[in-house]
Amino acid sequence: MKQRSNWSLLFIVVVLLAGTALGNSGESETPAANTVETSVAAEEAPVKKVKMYARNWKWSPDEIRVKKGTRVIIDFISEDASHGFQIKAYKIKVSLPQGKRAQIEFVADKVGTFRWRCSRPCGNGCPKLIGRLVVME
Ligand SMILES: [Cu+2]
Repeated sequence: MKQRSNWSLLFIVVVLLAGTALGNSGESETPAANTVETSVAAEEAPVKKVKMYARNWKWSPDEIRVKKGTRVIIDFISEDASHGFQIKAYKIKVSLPQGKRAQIEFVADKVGTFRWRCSRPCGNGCPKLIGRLVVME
């Protein structure tokens, strides 16, 4: 009985190896393994989703606080005028046409406090359109 189950196990192993050999055309194994690792790492990274409004010369919210390494996704809704959103230290600049939605996504990999501002001359209140990203260790 024991002998027989060993043989069936061997048979299964051989079939699996044959399947692997047939399924792989050369070097596809290594990239596939890398892909799995990457997606696991991405799943573990915390994600912060923010819905951000620009109206009455104010961002809402006007502060985002995250831990270093967080993937930040910001959905913008620019209601009263066309604006822009810029965080120089993160090389982020996006234009926000009035009434349209825009989205940015980045990894907060630099620790510190970074000011963002409106990057489009939109009127008298433009200098007031500021906020800050706080990235903590
Ligand atoms: Cu502006």
